[in-house]
Amino acid sequence: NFKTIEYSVKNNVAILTLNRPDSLNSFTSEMHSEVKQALKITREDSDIRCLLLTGAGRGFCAGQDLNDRSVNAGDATPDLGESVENNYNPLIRAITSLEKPVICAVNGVAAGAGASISLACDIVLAARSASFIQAFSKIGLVPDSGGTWNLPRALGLPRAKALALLGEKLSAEKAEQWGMIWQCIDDDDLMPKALKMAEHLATQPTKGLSRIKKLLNESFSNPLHLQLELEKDAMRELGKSNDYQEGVAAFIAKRPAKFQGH
Ligand code: T3D
Repeated sequence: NFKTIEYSVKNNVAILTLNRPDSLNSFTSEMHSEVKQALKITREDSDIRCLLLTGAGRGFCAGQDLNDRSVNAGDATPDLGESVENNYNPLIRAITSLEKPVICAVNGVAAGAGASISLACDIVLAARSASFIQAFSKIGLVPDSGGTWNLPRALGLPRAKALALLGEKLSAEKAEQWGMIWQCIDDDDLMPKALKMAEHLATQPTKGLSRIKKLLNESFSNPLHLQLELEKDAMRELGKSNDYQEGVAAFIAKRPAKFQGH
């Protein structure tokens, strides 16, 4: 009974579809609230072992709904800091701290916070016709939702700066060539391939995957000596997990492993 998103769970995969196609799935406060609820379910339901995020219609997400920011919407000087603090930052934290892999299937244009949200996901697939636009500079803002953190890490400073300052469209193909996303896929194949990947990940050792995600996310801020310690701690923890025992037993018995996710 969501109004601005679709949310379903099948084969241990939660599919969250941003669903305001007439405005390219841009974010209203209602959509923020519904996405928050869906992410809470995804976090708390241990049967869900992968999240797939996508958009309905011809766009993935055009960031903030600017109609809500127009002077005609009432508040001539909205506090964007408050909006970022209450909505966009918690959303990025929810995605990055989710102890399950998050795949983003970018079905069309990803602009403003829409681009940043996609880059905060763990694996980004994009339709060949999709594109990424750092639209913020064109309305006097900065890339938010982790954009200034993820962009230079994915692309290096020269490309990140030019994209953010110029606000030019980056095609999905170039995004793949530049290493900003994992894969660019023919439009019709995007969802079947994304779903197949999500269903595969949902059969894998979820706890182990979550620790890989965490270690890699943290690695940019940590010195090597600390990262080595964190790897050791993760190995110690995972060495006691059922999935590790199952992985080794299956390898030795030359049979497929059946992971439970813990
Ligand atoms: O405010 C805060 O809370 C702070 C946080 C801010 C985070 C941000 O995301 S700031 C950046 C906001 N986003 C943008 O600046 C992008 C605005 N959109 C565009 O530049 C273009 O729409 C696109 C480049 C994304 C796509 O262009 P195009 O030509 O393919 O489509 P279009 O015709 O511009 O858009 C189609 C419809 O979607 C259109 O409505 P209409 O004319 O058919 O009734 C358009 O107005 C609507 N739409 C697109 N983006 C937004 C939007 N409506 C509201 N807000 C949008 N962001």
